[in-house]
Amino acid sequence: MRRVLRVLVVLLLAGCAPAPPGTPVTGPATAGPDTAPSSPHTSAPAAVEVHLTCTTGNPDAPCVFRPADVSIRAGGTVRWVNDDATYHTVTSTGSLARRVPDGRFNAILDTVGATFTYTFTRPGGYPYYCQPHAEFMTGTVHVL
Ligand SMILES: [Cu+2]
Repeated sequence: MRRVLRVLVVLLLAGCAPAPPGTPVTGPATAGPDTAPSSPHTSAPAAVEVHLTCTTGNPDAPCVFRPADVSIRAGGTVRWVNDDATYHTVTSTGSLARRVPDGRFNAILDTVGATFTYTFTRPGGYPYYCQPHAEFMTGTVHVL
């Protein structure tokens, strides 16, 4: 009940004034994976794809998440696709400075074409990394 009240207050306070581009907008806190994304405040996409690739040719960072930084709207999904047979993980963390799993998601993608999809319901920044390649393989999902 408290949460419902808080959401209502936030919605009332936020009104529907147009937000400047790039401004994070609070979406419904109770939106689930089955709820259609419904934020008229942002043009961020509802779904994006990130590729795990080891074709960079950069000896310091031979494998990367591409693109490493993506933005989606609240309720949107990110789909990670492994482009080769290298063993990777998509592991959420509270901080890219520490790179310790935080338990939100931790998927193994170890075959060509392997995928992992996650739905982000709450606005915020969600850093993640690949455990075998933690030194250089990191990314962040920005949920607007
Ligand atoms: Cu990796």
